[in-house]
Amino acid sequence: MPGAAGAEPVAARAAGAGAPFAGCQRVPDRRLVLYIRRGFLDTETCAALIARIERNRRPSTVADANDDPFNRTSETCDLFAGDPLVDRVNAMLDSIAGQTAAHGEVLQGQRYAVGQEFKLHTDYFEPDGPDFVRYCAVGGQRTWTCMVYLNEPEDGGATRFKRINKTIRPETGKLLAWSNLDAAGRPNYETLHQGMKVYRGVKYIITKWYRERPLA
Ligand SMILES: O=C(O)CCC(=O)C(=O)O
Repeated sequence: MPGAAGAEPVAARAAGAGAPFAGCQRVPDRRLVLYIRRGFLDTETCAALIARIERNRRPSTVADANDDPFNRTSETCDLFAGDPLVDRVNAMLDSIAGQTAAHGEVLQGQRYAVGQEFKLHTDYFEPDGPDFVRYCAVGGQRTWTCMVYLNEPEDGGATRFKRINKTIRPETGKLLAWSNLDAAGRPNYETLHQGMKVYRGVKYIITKWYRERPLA
């Protein structure tokens, strides 16, 4: 599993052919493991996912909520298994991340209209946070995040990893994947990131989180 004890995260060593994240570009920073792969999804698949998000969206929520009601202002759509498109995309994500389907949470889509954002946060559950037991009892901590941009807003909407000073621009079909844990398997604060405000256009992404243990 990613994030197991050792000199460096498992996936950082395992990027050969057939290994997790093969063909992905690793961002050269030792503080975290972050991969990028352009063209992971084709434009037709992205468009079909956008259509589903448009049909079935609701306000996004957060675990371990803080006092800021404007922390995450996007909308979310659950993309449940059983839809052949969703099953295909899940299989692609499981394969590139070297994960089993059972370790994955339900695939989610997000939609950001002008002015919407997801402020600085981490994706792991805070071990001392109020929601830790509720969310981690079965599957354990979040290990990996895989995120794919489904389109390119006209202005804004980049993803910024503040601690490593890296900003990634949305590009249709581009995958970002990062380990939420450090080499010792602890939550890695260096993954602090944000979905920056959209200034023009609409931004769509999908997000898949994986857990330490099977969820089902
Ligand atoms: O929208 C983005 O660029 C980032 C999304 C994000 O941080 C998340 O869903 O955890």
